[in-house]
Amino acid sequence: MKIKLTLIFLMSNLLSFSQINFENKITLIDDTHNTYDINAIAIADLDNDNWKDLIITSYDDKIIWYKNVNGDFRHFQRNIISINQIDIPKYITAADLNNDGLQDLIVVNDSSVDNIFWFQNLGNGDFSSEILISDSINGASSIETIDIDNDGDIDILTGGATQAVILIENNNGDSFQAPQIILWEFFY
Ligand SMILES: [Ca+2]
Ligand SMILES: [Ca+2]
Ligand SMILES: [Ca+2]
Ligand SMILES: [Ca+2]
Repeated sequence: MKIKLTLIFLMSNLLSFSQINFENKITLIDDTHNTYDINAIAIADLDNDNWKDLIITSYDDKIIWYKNVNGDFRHFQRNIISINQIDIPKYITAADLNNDGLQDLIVVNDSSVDNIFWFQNLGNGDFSSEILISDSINGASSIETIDIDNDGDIDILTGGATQAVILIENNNGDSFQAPQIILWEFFY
């Protein structure tokens, strides 16, 4: 599914005004970075400087993050996490999956059976190659992360094509358990 998202900065002047003005907009990322549309965005502090950074995925199979410098994402060139490794990354979110204090990234791609991957944050703005979490969920959609069993690691919830809610339990980032359906549509 091709969703067009235009990234715009909705504050008139972040450094000068505390009140948000939604009338003006500034393009944060121009089309020289992405020849196709942006699929999804996420916000997380990837380099632990207390400024939340911007992560985007694009229809031409890129995952890129932009450092937030004093409220502005335009100071630095893009930081490439992945190009052409994930076929149509359609959803992305951040969570610290291996409990090392660095926000990792979880990506769902758009294929006949959707795959879920994570990229380990290695520090200094670098990320690992993609690591497969699941290739067996048909219709995986958005992701939510929560330590659902309260064992200290962040687990993954997603939706499936059979109107089910699916849990993937985390073994502290070392591995992930097979997806389990925790809610069917007929339970309501
Ligand atoms: Ca940051
Ligand atoms: Ca981590
Ligand atoms: Ca857990
Ligand atoms: Ca666990």
